[in-house]
Amino acid sequence: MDNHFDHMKNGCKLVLWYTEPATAWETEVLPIGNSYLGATIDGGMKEETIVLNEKTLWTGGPSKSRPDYRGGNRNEASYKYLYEIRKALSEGAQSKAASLVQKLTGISEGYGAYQLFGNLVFQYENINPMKVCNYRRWLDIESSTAGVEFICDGVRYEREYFANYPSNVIVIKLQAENNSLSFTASLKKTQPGAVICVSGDTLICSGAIEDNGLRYEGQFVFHTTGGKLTSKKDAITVTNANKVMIYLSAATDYRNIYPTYRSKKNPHDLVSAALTAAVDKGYDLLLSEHVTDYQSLSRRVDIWLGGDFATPATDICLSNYKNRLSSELVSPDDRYLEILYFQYGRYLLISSSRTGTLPANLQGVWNESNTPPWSCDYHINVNLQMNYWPAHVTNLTETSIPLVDYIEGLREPGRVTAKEYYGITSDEEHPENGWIAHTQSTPFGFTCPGWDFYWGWSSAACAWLDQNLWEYYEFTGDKQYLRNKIYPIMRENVTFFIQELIYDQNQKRLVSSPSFSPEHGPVTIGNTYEQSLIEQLFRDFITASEILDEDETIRHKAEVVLRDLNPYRVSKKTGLLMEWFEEDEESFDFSQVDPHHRHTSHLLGLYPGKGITHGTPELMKAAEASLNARGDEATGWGRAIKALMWARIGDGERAYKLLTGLLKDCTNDNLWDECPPFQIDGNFGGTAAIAEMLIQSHMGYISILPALPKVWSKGSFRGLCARGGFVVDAEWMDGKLTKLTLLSKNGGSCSIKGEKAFITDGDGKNIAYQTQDTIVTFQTKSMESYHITFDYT
Ligand code: FUC
Repeated sequence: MDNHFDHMKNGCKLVLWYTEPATAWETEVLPIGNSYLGATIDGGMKEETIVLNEKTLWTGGPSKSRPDYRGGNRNEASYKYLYEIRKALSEGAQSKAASLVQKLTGISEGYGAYQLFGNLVFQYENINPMKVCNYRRWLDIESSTAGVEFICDGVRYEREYFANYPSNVIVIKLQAENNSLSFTASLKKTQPGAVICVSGDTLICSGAIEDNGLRYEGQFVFHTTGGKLTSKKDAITVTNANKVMIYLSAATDYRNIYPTYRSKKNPHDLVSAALTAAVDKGYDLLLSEHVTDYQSLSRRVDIWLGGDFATPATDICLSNYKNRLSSELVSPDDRYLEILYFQYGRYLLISSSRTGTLPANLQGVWNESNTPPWSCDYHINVNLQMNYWPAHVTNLTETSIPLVDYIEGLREPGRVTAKEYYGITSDEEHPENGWIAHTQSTPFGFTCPGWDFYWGWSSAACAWLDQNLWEYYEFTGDKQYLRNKIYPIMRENVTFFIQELIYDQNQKRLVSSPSFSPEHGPVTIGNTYEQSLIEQLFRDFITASEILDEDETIRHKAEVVLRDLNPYRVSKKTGLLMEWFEEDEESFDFSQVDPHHRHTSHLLGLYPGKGITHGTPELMKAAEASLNARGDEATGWGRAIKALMWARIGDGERAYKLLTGLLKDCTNDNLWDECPPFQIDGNFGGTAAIAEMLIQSHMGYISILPALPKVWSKGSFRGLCARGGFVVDAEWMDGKLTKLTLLSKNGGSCSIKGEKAFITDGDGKNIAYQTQDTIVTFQTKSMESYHITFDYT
């Protein structure tokens, strides 16, 4: 196996590279980030723009100008409408229900949007683009460094960029031969009212956001070698240098603390302290600190999907891929692109989601506008969940901590929403009586339904988020983290749903009502989306409470509820898994149903849930038929989730078709996912899909190569993770596993799909196992490795 990866290391670097500067932000720039800060590089020859972001720079939320801000929640006991709607729905009075649903909406004022910090613009002297040759712009995702290099008039120019997480600084190094480096650096598109000044060698941009008073500051320290630095009022000019280092950092006084969402810290002090320490360390130390930190995460996983490949320029590689018919995707370059895309997803997650700040938003941390699509927010009817699907399986568990912290931050405002819209009140006696969030959320606790019911209502979105939390425990087995962080959040959601669910006499089951499948179809009772997510939450909660031996009373209540949820129904008319319980009834309103709708919300039991598996063959068959009926077209994230679902079905060819569709139709030259518009969830979903085709562990056992397409008939991976705390390395030839090594982090029993195995431990000792229903089970010791060979004869 080492040979494959040695090949990757020596002959083929994981690099995105181009022979021209970027001309469009969304499709061509290259991103770097340390989760707090993001920057994109266009590599302009004469004028270069670095788009800068600080992840907490948001408008909206509490503000002097909005004294009544309540996270979008109304204050008019809206639950009375909920009760009326429920009654109408249970009596079959659809139009009455429909006439009332807009009462179950939030207030858009104060929703806000993720902001651009500003553009750092370099105007270079001495460079004539007409005379430039040997141009190369690159992003090395093995070291997380970016660069630009070219020769102009015989002079070599080099620029390097990286975003260091431990020191919270972005560093830029500019070099030119013959002291030819002359430029003016200034800030453009800063926030309205920003004060820009220069103090010595430092450019400073500070202010408070007009909308909400959020304070911010960014500082840019310029160190030149040779040449001269001149400060202007709001710009820095460097002449005839051979090297310039720029250290930059930014911060705000945002803090995810309800209800003020402000820290007492002055951004000026934070940034000054970070930069003083960074400048002290200097470029080399910051670079090695950065690379060590980044690689401590990135290097945990390698994949190789066959082929000896060259490393063509990324845009060429992608356009060749796009132009080849699926059946011809056999060029080694295609394998390279798939590996690059997989690792790029991991790169983007490491660069946009580290402990200490907000999770990755709709664009990770990168944003060039003050009015980005969907506010560049935290959508929780698929997008935020998807951002974190690669986290555990691709060995990046730490990157999911910002998500856990963010969800925890939704609890307090989410209780206001529970009270206002559902009449479920937390008080002194029951302080954690239920929180809830809907389709979209912000760093300022926007948990209420959106301002239009028909996209804004999504009662079970928080139950869906709980699946991401539970995965953290499933993969790590970290009981302390479960007890202290994850479990209380899940328990409070369970407490909420125990009160929210009502018994419906017609459907003869407990239902969530009103229910609305994400952005699709009519308002109904107990649709599959809501029922299945609630079911999965209850199942996971019961397991968690047993593991922790806590809350027997709630667990028993949850068990009783679980018996009566019955989320899934197969249509007698079509054989499809129904999205709405009432679908087979004559009166069902199909006018709002789109058979090819991008959301596949009724199939979440297939992925990421566990309600539909090969252990439930009838449901599996119906789910497969439903996926077929939906077709293979979709937005970027829509294709990623379908690839994941086909992987769970075990259909490698179909999963691969969806994956290639994602790359062909929804991927920009910079490999960012194009929803459209640019939305990073598709990148993360695509990476998760590749992993899910190679390893699965949701059924209580590990399955290696569960959905392998023919084009990946030989390959290997190292470091992918399975539930139970296992880290797995595998090699295969002709689609058959040839080598399998498994590290057990926590000890305990390990089950793997297969039979006739030969298992040895690290010392080469034979390990006994049992086989049942083609599942091999053996006992492991903590931090011991095991080699497993299956006999296919
Ligand atoms: C969901 C999707 C949209 C878009 C938005 C950000 O609501 O339905 O397509 O991705 O999130």
